Amino acid sequence: MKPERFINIALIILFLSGITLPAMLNAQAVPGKDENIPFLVTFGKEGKVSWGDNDFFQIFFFSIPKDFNQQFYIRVFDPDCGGENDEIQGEFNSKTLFSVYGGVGADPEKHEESRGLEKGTNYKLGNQLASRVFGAEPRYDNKYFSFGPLTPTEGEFNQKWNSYIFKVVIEGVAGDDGNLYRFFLSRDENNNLAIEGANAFTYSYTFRMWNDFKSIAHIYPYVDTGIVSIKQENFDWDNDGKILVVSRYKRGIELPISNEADWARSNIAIEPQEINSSLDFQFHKRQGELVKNNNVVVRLQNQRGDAVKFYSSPIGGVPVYVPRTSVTKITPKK
Ligand SMILES: [Ca+2]
Ligand SMILES: [Ca+2]
Ligand SMILES: [Ca+2]
Ligand SMILES: [Ca+2]
Repeated sequence: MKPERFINIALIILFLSGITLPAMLNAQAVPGKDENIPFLVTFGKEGKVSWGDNDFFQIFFFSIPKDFNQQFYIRVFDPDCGGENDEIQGEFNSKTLFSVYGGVGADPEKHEESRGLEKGTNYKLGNQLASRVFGAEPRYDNKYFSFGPLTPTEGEFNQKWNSYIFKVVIEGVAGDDGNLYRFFLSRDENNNLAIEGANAFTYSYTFRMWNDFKSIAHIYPYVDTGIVSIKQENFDWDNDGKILVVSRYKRGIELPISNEADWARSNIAIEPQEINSSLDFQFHKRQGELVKNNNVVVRLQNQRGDAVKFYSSPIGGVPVYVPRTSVTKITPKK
């Protein structure tokens, strides 16, 4: 059998047996497949930070590999704030502005303001390619809206990742309800068709936990060259169980946790073995009385104060702890 034919048959067998390929095939859902996070969340600016969103906006970046030369779409699931999925306060009156940026200014590695971490900085740097405000709209309730078509070269090119970078800013411009939504980066306007090698990332992750004791959420920061320690901050975790850090070197370090509208901070030492891999931040819910509708924010900085990114599809894959076998030297007795 020719090798190509063998590979094709192997792929078909994998597909039929339901085994998912670890590659980039599922890299396009945001939150990602491995994260086990139901929704991102952004409250209207008249909301209370004690509901779990510290700043009433969120920014996600999408990277499109240079060799992908077709048009694509950024699809938003449940962009409206009303009906299904969303968090009502009184009655639904929130308006959420979604805007897509490309061009010079969009890449947060080159333009720090674009990360949206400092108050008063211009996180809307770049060319606005599309935007739309959503209120309570049955037409887009529990359904997708697609931004696009977008052309890869409309993004800002990043040499290091050999990709074009796009930015999506989500702002709660009015009201006090929480808009829950998620993304899919797609080749098609009406279906979720992945773009191989694409990814998404953020610097300040505001998300919703499942209302399920057994469910563990994960987010995956990438440890780049030169990092020796990371300062973590988590906000409004509502004392909901444990937050653990697992990596190929760490079996599970427990972090200090926030409670109501406060930040918990700590430093995490990074080992040389963890460079160029992802960490697995695990969010384990408290057992007993269910903490419902828990929204939480997580941010990281390295030892130089630079923000660390979370990738929807962990770079290098989900890290697996490798136990170190203690090598005991046995001196043979004479
Ligand atoms: Ca309301
Ligand atoms: Ca909805
Ligand atoms: Ca929504
Ligand atoms: Ca919360």
